[in-house]
Amino acid sequence: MTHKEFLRRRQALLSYMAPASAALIFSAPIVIRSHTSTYPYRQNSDFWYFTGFNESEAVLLLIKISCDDCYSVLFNRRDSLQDQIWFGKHLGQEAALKKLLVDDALPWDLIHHEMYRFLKNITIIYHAQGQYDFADYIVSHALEQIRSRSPKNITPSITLLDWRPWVHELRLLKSQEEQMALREAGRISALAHQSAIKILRPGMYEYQLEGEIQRTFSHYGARFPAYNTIVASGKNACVLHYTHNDQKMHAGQLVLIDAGCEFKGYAGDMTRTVPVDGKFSGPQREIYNIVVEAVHLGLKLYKPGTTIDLVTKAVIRMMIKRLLQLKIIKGDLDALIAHNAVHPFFMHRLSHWIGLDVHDVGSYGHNYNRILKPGMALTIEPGLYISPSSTVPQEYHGIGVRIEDQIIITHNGNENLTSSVVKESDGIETMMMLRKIQ
Ligand SMILES: [Mn+2]
Repeated sequence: MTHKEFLRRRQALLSYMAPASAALIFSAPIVIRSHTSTYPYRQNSDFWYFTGFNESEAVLLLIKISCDDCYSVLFNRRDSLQDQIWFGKHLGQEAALKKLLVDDALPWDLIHHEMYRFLKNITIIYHAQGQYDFADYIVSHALEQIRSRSPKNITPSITLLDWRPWVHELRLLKSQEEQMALREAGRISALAHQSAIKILRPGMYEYQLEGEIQRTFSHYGARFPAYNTIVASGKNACVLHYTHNDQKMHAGQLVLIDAGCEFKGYAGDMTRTVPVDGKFSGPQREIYNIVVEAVHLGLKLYKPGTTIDLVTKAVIRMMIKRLLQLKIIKGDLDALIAHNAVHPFFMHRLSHWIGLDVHDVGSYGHNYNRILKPGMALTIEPGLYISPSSTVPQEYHGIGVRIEDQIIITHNGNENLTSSVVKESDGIETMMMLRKIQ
């Protein structure tokens, strides 16, 4: 992201803020994995949105004295020689001024002594209360210092408000630069699905596909997955958030792969379901083809002016019709639609926002009725999951299928970021057959 982009974002938040106010945006803490080893560091998405700065122990202050008098302050870690030996270089204060375009930078270890100075004449503090205990403590400590240092006849009145509703609205509409990052996340995620499908053979373990996906992400410049990769063979696909990934895959099963990389902080998210041995059985193909038709219907319907709710209803109607034809459900079509008879087999939502978080922030509106606009990014992911204990005909038991693409709403429709991996059942069989003779 360019400097201009970060300044534009900060300016947008400042424009919502009242005069004599300050917004505090904290970076994420390091999380301990075990004793002295830590989980890979993942920056807080909001802090990243305003800074592109990937260190812990930092806070950005945006201070608005009046409409034309605003400035920014960063508290961040010192770049000490001792730290350099153990952890490598930190950005430090001097470089932060230039690199992050802040007006002032102070060492993090002075935060309890210095923070209150910037909040002295402020009447509103915008702060994401309850997100991090350490951040709440820093804010309340600063408030207490302001109170205790005020003249005895004046009790300062400072209001705490949450900036998240504003910031999460800003994040919902993706800029051109954000769309480019999402496009690359989608492209790399699709390449990873392709290479996983290429090496898939009966007898392999689910985690071996996970490894191939991770290898491909890294190969193309995306070091981390955007979420825990799901590789679910056979009936494991009916477990929506299956991440054990430890089972052997057998001929005759389908395998559901839900994996996306993170690129510049932006998430890829896509799912494909393919036969382990490259050939769909009759019942598998019947279920699979319904889900493919559902994705294509969604891709056709998503455009500016519609809503997630409207598209979901159209997709559900279509799926119920097809399940009725297969006699998986029985009854009157209109009554089945009125009662959402597909729910026992499709129990999650069709779409979610996607951006810095895989399930991104931003209001969906009442009952998912938010009007879609160009620049909004979302997934489309219909699925059908027929558990082994289901009462439907035996031949469908244990079949779980999900297909997921990632789109951006454009001026006249949508752009599919993950279309490069084939979805049609015939196309998958051809692709998997051709890979054998390569
Ligand atoms: Mn998803």
